Amino acid sequence: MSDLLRQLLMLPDPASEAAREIDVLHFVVLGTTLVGFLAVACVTAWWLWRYRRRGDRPTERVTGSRRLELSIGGALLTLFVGWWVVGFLQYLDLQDAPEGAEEIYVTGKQWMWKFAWPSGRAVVGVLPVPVDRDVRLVLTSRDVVHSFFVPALRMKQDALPGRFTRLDFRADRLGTYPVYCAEYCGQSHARMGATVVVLSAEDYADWVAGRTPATLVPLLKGREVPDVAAEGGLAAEGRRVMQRVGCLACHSLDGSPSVGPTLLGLYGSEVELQGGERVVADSDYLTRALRDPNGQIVAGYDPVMPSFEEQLSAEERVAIFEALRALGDEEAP
Ligand code: HEC
Ligand SMILES: [Cu+2]
Repeated sequence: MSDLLRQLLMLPDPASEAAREIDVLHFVVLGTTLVGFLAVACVTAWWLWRYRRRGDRPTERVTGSRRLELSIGGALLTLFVGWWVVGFLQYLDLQDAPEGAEEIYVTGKQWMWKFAWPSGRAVVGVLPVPVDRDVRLVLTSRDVVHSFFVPALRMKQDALPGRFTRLDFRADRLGTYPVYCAEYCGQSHARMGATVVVLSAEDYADWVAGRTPATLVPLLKGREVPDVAAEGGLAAEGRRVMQRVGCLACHSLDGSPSVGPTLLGLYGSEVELQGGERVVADSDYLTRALRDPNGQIVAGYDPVMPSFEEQLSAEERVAIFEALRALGDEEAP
């Protein structure tokens, strides 16, 4: 039944349980509104016939019923609010991976999608993910707004310059699924695609560790797969970036005092700001700290940190972010 409907609506086969649930809601909404539409059309036709003009006989007088109107209105409202609640819960589901989910960084740029793993693997245009495991994509953009759209997983999320957004899913079918950019982003927007490859647990472990499983070979042909895993992964790359751009002149990574607060244990901890406000150092906080360092000043420090907005590429930002995460001791929200 669902398969027939999918064919009729030209929907690709879903590759996750969440996608199947989204389809069910989709079918229920379409089916119910179709039935409603037919009912209204039939009643209209019947009334046209029943109250047609017959010679000079006056039409019978019609009186409305408030009770009937209120109950029809109430029933419809309940139905729509019910759908909204179900839809909203499904939406939240796409942002709700449990702790320990596999994290992958996604960077959009004109006109390609780039994927990076904390282990240091990185590739353009191909996104290997493990089957039956929770995955969290952390998305950002290097230039303009893009939107990461995977029809088979029924999910879509904007990738914004200077900010991190996320997308959580759990694919349960091996295979390859196309990715599109769903936000007009310039000349080659239509060709800004990629492929999600759902791999078995063993193949995926191979990929992360720096080997290339056979399934990926044809897809990776002609693509550059720089492997920084040998040099300690993305977090180590982040430390090198921090060293290079001069963060370490003011921040220590080992807890010792300096011009600025130490970055050890910062991620996920509670920070006291000037004025007494307390905030949790999550990914949003760190992004703001880099973009507009003097927007929120840490209590007890001078506002001397320069902005690195222009100097850092999205990749460098991702690497710094990963390094800060590795230095933190807790999982931040
Ligand atoms: C000129 C010195 C200086 C440089 C260079 C500098 N910072 Fe800072 N940074 C500070 C000071 C001082 C603060 C605390 C005051 C504030 O919040 O602005 C701070 C705050 C921060 C915070 C918030 C810390 C907290 O405890 O909440 C982060 C994160 C941070 N810096 C990261 C960086 C990174 C990453 C770089 C390099 C790209 C960098 N800083 C470069 C001086 C500096
Ligand atoms: Cu785009």
